[in-house]
Amino acid sequence: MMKRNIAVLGLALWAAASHGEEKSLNVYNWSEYMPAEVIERFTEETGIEVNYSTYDSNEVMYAKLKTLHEAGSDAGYDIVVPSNYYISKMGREGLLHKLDHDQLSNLDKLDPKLMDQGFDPGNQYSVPYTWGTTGIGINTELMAGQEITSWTDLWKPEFQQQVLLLDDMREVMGLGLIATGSSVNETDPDKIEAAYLKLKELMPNVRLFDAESPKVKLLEGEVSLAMIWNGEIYMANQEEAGLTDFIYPEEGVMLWIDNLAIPASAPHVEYAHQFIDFLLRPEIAVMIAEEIGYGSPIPEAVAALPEEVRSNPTVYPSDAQLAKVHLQEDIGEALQVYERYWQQLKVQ
Ligand code: SPD
Repeated sequence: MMKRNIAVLGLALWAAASHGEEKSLNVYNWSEYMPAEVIERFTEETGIEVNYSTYDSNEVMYAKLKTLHEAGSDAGYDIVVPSNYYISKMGREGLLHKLDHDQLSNLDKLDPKLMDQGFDPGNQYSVPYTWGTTGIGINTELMAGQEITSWTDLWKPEFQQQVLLLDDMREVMGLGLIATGSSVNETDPDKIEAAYLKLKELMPNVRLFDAESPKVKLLEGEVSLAMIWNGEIYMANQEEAGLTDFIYPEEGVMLWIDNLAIPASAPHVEYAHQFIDFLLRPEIAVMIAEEIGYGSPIPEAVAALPEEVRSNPTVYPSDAQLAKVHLQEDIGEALQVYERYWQQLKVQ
């Protein structure tokens, strides 16, 4: 009897596989941005296998997606997580699939303050996944007795070969723009050039560029200071409490929102909606926020976080700090000007 059942099951599996019915989902996300348990739990509940891969900049993700799209490939990604300023660009260029809100039962869990933003009116293409800031990280032992209050401190001659910069064009160009008194969304070529020239002066202090896991270099003491995402310092403190700290420079931190979206060429659109809806569940959002240390867009999840996370100033800035942020936005054609200077800077 048992043997017969196994044979029947084998036949059923073979039939499912030969009809292309195996359930899978291709997720392409930032590195260090989703706990493995979240993916395991999704697979347990739905039977959908997740093929998970990572990137460390919007530019890398965009280039890959664009190539797949232009090749007419349907073997690509089902979920990507672009920052706000890339959602508008990718939506405009036809690279994103319109979300079916009827398949997202947890949409109302999201903070209305983060919805219906200028970069995606009506949340046609995306819903927020996390939000965060870019400030200065320090190794507290190496920096003992030093006071860091401003982005321009990174230029101090005593920090030769001691600084890490994010391997992220908009972040680094934004740093140059802030240091020269311009907007992080500047489109005037002269002002962008001035930012580049200022960044060139910083290069003797720059030991390396890294956006995959910049906290490691701070924890290991390879650098004393870093331009860094707040979640990296949160995670560094989970690894070794007190060895690193996050500083809000007086000019203000940069602010961004990363969003869940479905590429236009996604092969598994229904599963992608299922996955997004799963991530919007408050209990899942708590698991994410507690591990990666970025702001959750789900108020119920924030309220359920342990007090030490909810009131951690690295993750959740004060109102005064939030009043002074630089929100990165879509800069349209000026992106090419940024790219030219970014390439020049990286070959210094
Ligand atoms: N390791 C995850 C980092 C996420 C950073 N995303 C936002 C970048 C905005 N330039």
